Amino acid sequence: MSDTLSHSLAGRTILITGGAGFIGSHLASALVGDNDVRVLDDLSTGGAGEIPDDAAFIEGDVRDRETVREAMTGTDIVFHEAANPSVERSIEDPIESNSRNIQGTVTVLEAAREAGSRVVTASSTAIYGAPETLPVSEDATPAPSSPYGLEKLTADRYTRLYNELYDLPTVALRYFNVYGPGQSGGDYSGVIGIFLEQARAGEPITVQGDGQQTRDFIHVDDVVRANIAAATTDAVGEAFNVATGESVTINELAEAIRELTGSDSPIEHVEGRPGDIRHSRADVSRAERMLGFDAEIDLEEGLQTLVNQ
Ligand code: UD2
Repeated sequence: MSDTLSHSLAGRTILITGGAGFIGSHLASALVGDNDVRVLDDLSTGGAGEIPDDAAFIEGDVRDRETVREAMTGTDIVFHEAANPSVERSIEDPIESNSRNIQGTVTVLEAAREAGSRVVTASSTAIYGAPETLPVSEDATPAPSSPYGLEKLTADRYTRLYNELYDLPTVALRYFNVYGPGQSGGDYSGVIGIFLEQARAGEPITVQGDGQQTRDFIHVDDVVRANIAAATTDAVGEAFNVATGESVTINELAEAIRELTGSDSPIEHVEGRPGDIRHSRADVSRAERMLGFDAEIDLEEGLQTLVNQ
């Protein structure tokens, strides 16, 4: 992680909800050196071991008003990463997912309103569903195809509403497919973590369907940078795609991981995932123009550093 990351935000009191999770813990590590960082997490998907030593850890539920209120006291910024992150789980248990992702977000926004704290909310490409045109811009008509997507759309809109209604500085970041160290291991892992584990173990790399589906993968260090930009931007009340603007097919990804790891794992086509989005690629021009954010790590470099670890 580059030094410039932690230097652009200093001397602030920061709350990271979901700070034990994949993205939240990277954010906490980047900020802890120069800021007073608190992590609120119920450890439902994250692990306490991921939280940097210098961050204060509050174990609690993001839907609990008193807990969130207390955690928010005296903060300048809250990065709201706590969520049920799994599309599949949202389909299995929509009520629980709805409560975590919507009730949790409103609870955070409301506490931030009381504390006068800026909010940067983790939104998602899932709000677009299967986009009609590519690259997909922030102005595309949302068409979520899962409870998760609908919940993130609601969280994204609530975030903007708090700016419009209460003049709270808020930004929603629509993450595309995020990858990086620390993603694999849990019961929820993106395709890159899965393929890497399979390649290293010499097991078949399982491409679902014909593998011609595409994704816009963004490295977690770039996601951290986007969050830091959102924490200081004047462009509040906005939502931004956080992506590279480039996409690859899952077949190309499988091949690249096989080569980079020097693995002789066969690539095996298994049954496609029902409801899988066919193509995804972001229009990143608004984030470049208004947020001053441009992804710095291309997929080849990102995969290379992951493999070298
Ligand atoms: C991503 C997000 C999800 C949500 C969704 C919205 C991740 C990890 N998940 O889901 O939170 O925002 O986008 O559309 O970023 N695949 C294989 N083999 C495997 C596993 C996956 O071929 O063993 C394929 C899968 O069928 C899909 C692609 O890889 O076409 C990406 O899968 P994923 O689970 O990493 O992410 P995605 O895009 O379903």
